[in-house]
Amino acid sequence: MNRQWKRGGMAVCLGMLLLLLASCGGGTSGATDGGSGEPTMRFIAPAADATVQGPNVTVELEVENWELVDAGSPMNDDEGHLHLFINVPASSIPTGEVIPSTDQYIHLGTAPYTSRELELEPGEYTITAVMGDSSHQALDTPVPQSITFTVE
Ligand SMILES: [Cu+2]
Repeated sequence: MNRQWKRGGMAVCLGMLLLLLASCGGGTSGATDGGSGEPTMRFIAPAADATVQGPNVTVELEVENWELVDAGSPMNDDEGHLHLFINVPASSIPTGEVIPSTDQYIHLGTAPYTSRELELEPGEYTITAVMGDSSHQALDTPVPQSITFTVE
């Protein structure tokens, strides 16, 4: 009787686990309303590991659950502008430090907030997107994202 009972109990537990997982998944998949959910960003172009024609390369991102505003705007939570780190890692600027404005640190502090045409020499590039607040201090939310591609 023991073996029989255990099997039944196991099935019930598995069933409950599946229900739990299903309900969790349902909660996060509806994050298209823009208001709730974790802030995220991702590269749309170029495609990861793509080879693109230079020198003019358009980099495009998508940001969700985050307000993109002009640099210098009043400071608000969950607002800011993107930065493109060219061949330097996100860790080169600690969270909270001001991101400099150089050839390697591009500020998307004016519209369009999610795309830029860059002039890139032939070679391999890793570009990392880092969010910053209105005074250019690096944030760790949304989590920085990187993309690697080749310019020919
Ligand atoms: Cu900035």
